[in-house]
Amino acid sequence: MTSVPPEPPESRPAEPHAPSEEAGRPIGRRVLLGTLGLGALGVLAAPTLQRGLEGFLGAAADKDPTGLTGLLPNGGGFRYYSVAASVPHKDATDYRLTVDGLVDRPAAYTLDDLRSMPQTRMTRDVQCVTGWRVPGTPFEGVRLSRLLDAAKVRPTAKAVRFTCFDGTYTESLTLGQARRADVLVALRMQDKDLGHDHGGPVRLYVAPMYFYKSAKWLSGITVTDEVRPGYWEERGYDVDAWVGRSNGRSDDPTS
Ligand SMILES: Nc1nc2c(c(=O)[nH]1)N[C@H]1C(S)=C(S)[C@@H](COP(=O)(O)O)O[C@H]1N2
Ligand SMILES: [Mo]
Repeated sequence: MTSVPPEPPESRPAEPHAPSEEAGRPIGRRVLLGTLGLGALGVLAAPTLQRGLEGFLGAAADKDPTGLTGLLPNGGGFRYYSVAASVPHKDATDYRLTVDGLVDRPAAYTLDDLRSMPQTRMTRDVQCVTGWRVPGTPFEGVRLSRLLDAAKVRPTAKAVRFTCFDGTYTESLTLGQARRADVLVALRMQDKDLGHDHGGPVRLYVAPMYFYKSAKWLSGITVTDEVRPGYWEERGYDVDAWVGRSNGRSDDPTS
């Protein structure tokens, strides 16, 4: 009935999802200014290059005491993560979100179904467990609690399991965590429809927890009788992933 005991800090994941820039190599002023020059030339228009630069600049921002990198027009700080080599694209024509398990009313929502429900907008910091943080990021979508209420969760239920159409990633929350007002089935981020790279058309957004909880490409919500550790949790991350109070880290809370 309870979650697995948290791993001690010594057993941090064997496969950290940190990019190589995290290794601690300092990034010099000259490299930084050279990169600024690239942005001014408009090279950022190429999406794949932009992604590479975002990763690079995110790392630079971690290490740059002047905060200069914060001025770059790159959408700021996010890094692209996927544990799957390729992920299909889905849109309003083929996207479905199923709700099943220990419920009396299973459901399958289309994107239009989700868009027609009351939307909640929240602006909080985003914090990845590898150290990067993106301040003040608006997310918008349907409260998970609303979908759970609509499904009529049975009294024996204790937890929720999330699955993704990348075919690999999973996550979990206790039912109590899942019913918090700051947990969204998010359709928008930074006041735009969620793009594919950020887990669109629909991702989970668990504001008070490390960003690995916020499963991208969300396709399934299954109500269960116990917490089943998710993808990264089977590889050492804490199941209860409160920012600043888990994973041996002391970050400022995001909520
Ligand atoms: N499906 C899926 N969701 C995921 C991940 C993933 O690899 N696959 N990575 C997680 C981690 S560790 C982080 S930090 C964020 C990254 O989100 P982003 O790619 O939008 O920056 O997604 C989380 N959700
Ligand atoms: Mo992360």
